Amino acid sequence: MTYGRAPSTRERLNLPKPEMLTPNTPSPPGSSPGPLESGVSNGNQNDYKPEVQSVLKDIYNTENEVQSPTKEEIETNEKNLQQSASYLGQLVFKLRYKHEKNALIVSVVRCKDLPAKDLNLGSSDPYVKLQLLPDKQHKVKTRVLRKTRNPVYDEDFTFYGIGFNQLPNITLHFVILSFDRYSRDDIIGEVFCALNSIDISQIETQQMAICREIQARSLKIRSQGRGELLVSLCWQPAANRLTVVVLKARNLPKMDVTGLADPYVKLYLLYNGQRIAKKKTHVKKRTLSPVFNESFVFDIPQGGEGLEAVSLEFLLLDWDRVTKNEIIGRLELGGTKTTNTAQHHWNEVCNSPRRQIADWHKLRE
Ligand SMILES: [Ca+2]
Repeated sequence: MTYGRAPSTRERLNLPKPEMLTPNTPSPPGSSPGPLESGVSNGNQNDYKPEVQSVLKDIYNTENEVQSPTKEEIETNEKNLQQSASYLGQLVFKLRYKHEKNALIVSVVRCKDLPAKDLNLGSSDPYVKLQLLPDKQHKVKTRVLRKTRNPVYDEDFTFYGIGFNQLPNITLHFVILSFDRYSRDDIIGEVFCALNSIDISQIETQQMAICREIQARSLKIRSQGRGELLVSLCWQPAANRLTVVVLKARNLPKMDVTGLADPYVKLYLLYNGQRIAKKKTHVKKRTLSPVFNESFVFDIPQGGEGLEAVSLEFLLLDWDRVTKNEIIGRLELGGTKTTNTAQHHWNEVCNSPRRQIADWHKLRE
């Protein structure tokens, strides 16, 4: 955990600031000094009369005694908060196989303890989408249940034409979403259940209930890294144009159950920090090392000092048939938010007009 998070957690818990709790220990890096340690910097502490000092000390000692178990509590609370931030609830479903119908029956029973996607109401409007992988031919979804974090669906979905010997090759992919009237539905999380991980002989004779914790969709990106992107830029001052070639990417995270991804790149031209033009590459299906080789020309607004007010933003996304396309990583060139390598590349482009200059960049969050 970084220190930057600690104070904000304390603020959220509405607890006293750290320097109030432990006035005699050094402040954490980056925080302002506590009242009793600031003597050297503001010179006031040495002026305290001894009795005042001892009274102060007593106050703080008493406070320390009262607060000392709280310190452990803070840590526990922080841990719980972190855990609860990643805890997305559970999905309960049932499986049954019927030989006489060649059918797999999946019952979406309920979800428990879903997070609130509508923060105003403190609840969600959840529904569950289900598809059978790898073929993605069978796709179904439950009805939306309003204003609940513990929806009970009890909906049965029957998938016909599935031989019993095919079951071990099938993975159930559930996506839990919250309906949003005004924009794209929010993804709460997902559950994968490979049927070769359960005892399928049991579902021949009876219904089997399974409860799984819902996983964050972005978890797989965080654990694998975001990969790198190769782009080439050419600045043509006479025409007031910037040519951008999106060449390729590598080491992308495995976004899909197939162990692959369907990457594409969105590019934005920013002028004074505002997005003023947008382009995108084609989707490269089922690859972790896509070759795009696509060239884009941006007209730079007149009146600026060359590329001074201009920057570029690249978003690498994974296309998905079922759910919202997910951002794998981003890159900024020019502007204030660039990293060292990006800054270096951008300066070279600005200082060497009419030359195509290519460089690899690590994608960031
Ligand atoms: Ca995909």
